[in-house]
Amino acid sequence: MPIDATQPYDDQNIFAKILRGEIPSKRVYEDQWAIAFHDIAPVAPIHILVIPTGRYVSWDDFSAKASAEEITGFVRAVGKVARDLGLVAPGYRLLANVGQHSGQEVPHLHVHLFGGQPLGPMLV
Ligand code: DGP
Repeated sequence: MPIDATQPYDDQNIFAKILRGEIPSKRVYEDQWAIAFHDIAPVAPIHILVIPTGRYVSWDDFSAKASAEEITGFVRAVGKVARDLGLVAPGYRLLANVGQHSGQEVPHLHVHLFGGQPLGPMLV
């Protein structure tokens, strides 16, 4: 069931638990602003999720409420993950689902990072 992007933040959501280390994930990056880990159901040879360390349901409240420092830190982390994975030369795709029509399932902002092969017109 897609989430309602206007809902309050739920500290028990699965990515909050991953962030706190309460459930395992295959982490590829972490800093003060973001962590990145492999998607459990990859749809491309490289399919990473990058999430902010702050409590944001979606891109909507992140873009509206996060501080300039948080936004800068998160955006830089997404770029660094892609660079560290060697994806800049071959290219990659970023995607963030927001709410019902997008099919967003997890109520903690996540940016999908896809790469590793030529990507079709749409993924996820
Ligand atoms: P979205 O539809 O944009 O909300 O994407 C949610 C993604 O999260 C989906 O591609 C599958 C992934 N996912 C869901 N649960 C887990 C989990 O427990 N661990 C990991 N690594 N990924 C998960």
